[in-house]
Amino acid sequence: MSTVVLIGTQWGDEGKGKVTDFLAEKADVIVRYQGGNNAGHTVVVDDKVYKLHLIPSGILYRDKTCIIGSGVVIDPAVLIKELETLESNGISAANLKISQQAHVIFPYHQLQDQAEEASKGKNKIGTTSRGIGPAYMDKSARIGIRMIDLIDPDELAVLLERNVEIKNRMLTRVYDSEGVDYKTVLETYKGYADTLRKYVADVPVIVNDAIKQGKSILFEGAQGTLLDIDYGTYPFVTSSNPTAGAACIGAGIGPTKIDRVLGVVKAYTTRVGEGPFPTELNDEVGVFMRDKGGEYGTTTGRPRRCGWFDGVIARYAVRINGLDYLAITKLDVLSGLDKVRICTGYRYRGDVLTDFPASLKVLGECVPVYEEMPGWQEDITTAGKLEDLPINARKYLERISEVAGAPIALIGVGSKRTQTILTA
Ligand code: 2SA
Ligand code: GDP
Ligand code: MG
Repeated sequence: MSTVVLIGTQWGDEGKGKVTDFLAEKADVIVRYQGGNNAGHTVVVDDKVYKLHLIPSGILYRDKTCIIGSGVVIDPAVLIKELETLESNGISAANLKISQQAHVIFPYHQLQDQAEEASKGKNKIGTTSRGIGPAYMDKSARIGIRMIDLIDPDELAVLLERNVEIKNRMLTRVYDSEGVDYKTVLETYKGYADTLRKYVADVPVIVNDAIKQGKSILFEGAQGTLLDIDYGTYPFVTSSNPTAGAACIGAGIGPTKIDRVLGVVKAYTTRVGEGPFPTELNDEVGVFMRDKGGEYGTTTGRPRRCGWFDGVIARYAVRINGLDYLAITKLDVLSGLDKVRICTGYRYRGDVLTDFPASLKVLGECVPVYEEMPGWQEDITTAGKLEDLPINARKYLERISEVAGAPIALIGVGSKRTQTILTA
């Protein structure tokens, strides 16, 4: 491994945390490059479950440099709590680095997120209410406050005063919501700055130097391709680019520095939040997947919508991210089904579409075209190599790889680090 970007190919929660943790053993540096604490990445080591929101999933190993890049939006309160939780479990974050250019989430962002969702009524996005969208809005509007500003008390005071004035006007007049108290927020955030100052660093220097020294670097995407602000099911998306290209911007490196891109694919499909989902199952198979797969939001606890594997989406993700390999996760969850289905195209007004449509109107009319395959009954959670898997499970994997158009490098058969089969 040299420089590998790992991304989610579906609507997030594919098991990126687990796969990152697994691959991080051989990496020197692990970088989160976009999203914020909307993300929930679960890592299970022995019987201990860690839910990470901002800190890269490589943190559980000693001596790895873990980096939060400029593309991430940071809620300092959440980050500090995450650091404390890790510390109370004996895990050191001494090697954590946070980009000077990463933007900071303030309480007015969360209020704005909630107010905007409420105002949308039945057209709401189903956000995580963490203030992610409004923080990225401020970044684009050029009124955001960055980590480098946070740790400079004078700069923070000036920028925050301006922003609180703008935001309180909007919150109270447009949304009939409460505003925030400037002095309280300032004092609280000065305290956060004192805790986080030692981690703030020039990330592009660190990452590019590591590349020059031939170190192995893993870039950990959050959310998934269909939640991408450009290529997802817009407007039912997040406000960042979870796709592979964003690793360059979010870490401060050039595209020439990326060696491989790995797409994490759940063996079925899930989505949390609103928006179209062609292969969604509102029946007992969907319930089976949710119960057996523990499909509840890692950050919010919301039940995830579940459905069959969608090959149109997988193919789309291979194209948008330039995937070299797939990492298939949660294959074990499908054990016990008589039949399994793979969506290979969408029927739309007499045609069969094999490319993912940009129009939500078109997508709303699409009916999945399925291939049905025999399932398998065996418990596969102790399988250590491909040959240990039942023949029907192997055929299912082969077909997924064919339909997606990329080879499989890794298979997850359980949530633990050890429940992983390497195939390439
Ligand atoms: P936001 O909060 O503005 O990013 O929400 C916009 C959409 O993005 C979706 N989104 C997610 N989808 C899957 N997993 C995410 N992380 C958590 C998890 C979610 C949770 O790991 O389970 O706990 O609910 C995540 N983060 C954002 C979101 O549902 C909206 O559709
Ligand atoms: P992420 O956001 O992509 O990191 O995924 P989440 O952590 O939000 O959700 C994935 C869930 O599936 C977590 O509870 C993981 O512990 C679990 N998981 C990951 N890989 C596997 C697997 O191969 N099998 C099973 N059964 N669970 C898995
Ligand atoms: Mg998640």
